[in-house]
Amino acid sequence: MSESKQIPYRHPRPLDDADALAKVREFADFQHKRRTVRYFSDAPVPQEIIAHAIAAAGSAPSGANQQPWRFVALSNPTLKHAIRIAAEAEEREFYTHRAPEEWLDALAPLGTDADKPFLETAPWLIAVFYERYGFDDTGKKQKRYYPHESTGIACGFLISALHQAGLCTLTHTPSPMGFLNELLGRPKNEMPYLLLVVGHEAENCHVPEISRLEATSFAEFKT
Ligand code: IYR
Repeated sequence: MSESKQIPYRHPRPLDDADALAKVREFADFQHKRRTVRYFSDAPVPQEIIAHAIAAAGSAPSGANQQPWRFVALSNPTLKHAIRIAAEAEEREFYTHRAPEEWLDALAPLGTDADKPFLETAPWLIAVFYERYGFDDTGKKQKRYYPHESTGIACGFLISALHQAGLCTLTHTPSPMGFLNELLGRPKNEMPYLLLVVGHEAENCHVPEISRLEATSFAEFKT
């Protein structure tokens, strides 16, 4: 059993209650202005912006601090094309055979279908994987704790960081996503988790008119 070495910690930016309220309001308002986008422009986005957003994602808490997330950011047109072809093949199966009627009914308000041109139009795709297990120094398999939850939190950070940077995202999850391991040369211990489409919205971008729940309907206070 190793020993835990502890170091002092102070919050980097303490606020009084009034400033805290102003900040958190501003943050919540800005987060609510984010919409999932399916119409992307091909305007390029500097790699450095993507790299910093991924660095922000890497600040997420994780089970046993194992940081099980892995990100592959790609702007390469050949790879994007290959991913589109593979994703659309799965999506066609999903929309015509795999998805039960109930699921298709739930998706109807979003207006989605099997065509995914944005996988080529958008300047960046970020493929996110989580490690099912890692390896210790001797090459022995090492269990990961809460890898899905940890990677989900990291993806939340990533989406928020990109929104802060004025960029739009689409959380795309063609199912199954095993083709991402093949096309991106990722090892067997990494499971595909999410394909995040990133870029600026197209000139004619539109989004479904859907609403969000009021916080009072999903949050309860017991004081
Ligand atoms: N993966 C399909 C279907 C889909 C599923 C859910 I759950 C969504 O919230 C949206 C779409 C697609 O991307 O079209």
